[in-house]
Amino acid sequence: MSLLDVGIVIISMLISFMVIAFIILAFDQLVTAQQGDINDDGQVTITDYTLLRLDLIGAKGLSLNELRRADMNGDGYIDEYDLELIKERLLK
Ligand SMILES: [Ca+2]
Ligand SMILES: [Ca+2]
Repeated sequence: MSLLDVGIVIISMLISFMVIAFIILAFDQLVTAQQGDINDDGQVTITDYTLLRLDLIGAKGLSLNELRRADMNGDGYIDEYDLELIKERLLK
């Protein structure tokens, strides 16, 4: 392998890493943008607040994906604090 080949390999690897990093960042932003939108209709509304409230009082459980979107502060727990954060979002 010549020095030029090695250079080309290194540059292609760097470009691949940059593309992967960009995809991860874009995906992360997409996921973050969904936080609070429990029913996944594109916006955070009183319906999302009600869904979380019903789950917290044990009236109607949320699915795993809904729970992921309900975790407003991303601490892995769904609690009153997340409900409060959705309320703050609604009042903004
Ligand atoms: Ca929603
Ligand atoms: Ca939480």
